[in-house]
Amino acid sequence: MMETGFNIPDNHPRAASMRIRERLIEGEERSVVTKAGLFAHGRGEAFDYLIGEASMPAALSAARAAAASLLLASHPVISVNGNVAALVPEAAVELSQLSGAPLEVNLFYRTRKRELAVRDALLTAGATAVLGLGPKTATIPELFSERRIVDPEGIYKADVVVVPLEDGDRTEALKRIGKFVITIDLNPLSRTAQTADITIVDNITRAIPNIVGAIRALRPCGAGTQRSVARGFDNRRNLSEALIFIRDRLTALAGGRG
Ligand code: PTJ
Repeated sequence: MMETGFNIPDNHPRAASMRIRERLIEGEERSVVTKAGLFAHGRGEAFDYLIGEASMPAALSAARAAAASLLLASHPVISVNGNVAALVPEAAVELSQLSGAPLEVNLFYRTRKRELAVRDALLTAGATAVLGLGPKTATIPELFSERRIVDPEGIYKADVVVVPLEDGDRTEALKRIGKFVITIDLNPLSRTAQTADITIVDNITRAIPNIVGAIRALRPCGAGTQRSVARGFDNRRNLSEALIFIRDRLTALAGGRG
């Protein structure tokens, strides 16, 4: 884990969560994370509390389906924003290397300084190539945020795109141009969560290692098994399972008075 300036006592009951916050604060100071990314994290934390800060069974099934889809893809790509680069740079690089999906920097609050800071975070974590910064760009039609600018060798020609912590407009635009979208979002009700083909309702700090583990387990099984895992996945049903899990957990915490 990245060192931060603030000393968090190991025995603090919220030490792990505080360390993650420090990573984002430190990322904001390096221009990797945008200020809005700190708010986005707060929203995510609130949902993580409801989930119990552990991967739900629904999140594990979604991670397995994501692994199968990545293994079956012809041209998968992983989109990286500031929060992803600050929270899980090493895990993102590992997923990229294992799945053969290149990493592409794609920012909502796009500045040259931030593009380079995110690229550098990935290079420091071991990436050998990062897309999305070249002079050649392509555009996703009907999308008006800076996220419309994509790499012609990356998201533009991808069949499967991993877009963690995404905004709803872009997910919808990617779907409209025929991409298969995998997202990671702690909020099962967000537009992105509702629109994607596979939504992993989990913290990215757990979800990416879960996908990595599932790729390792599924790769030796071959394309037949991978296809049946991918085809057997239903995002609507999985989102329902996630909401029911949260409901039941809250009912239990409320002493069974549901
Ligand atoms: O780096 P940039 O410029 O591309 O900007 C990145 C942010 C995250 C600021 C931008 O994409 C944004 O504004 O996103 P939203 O619309 O706030 O959506 C972020 C979603 O991610 C929300 O639904 C959060 O609940 C969720 N989220 C936040 N932290 C995590 C998370 N999901 C999984 N793991 C997290 N750690």
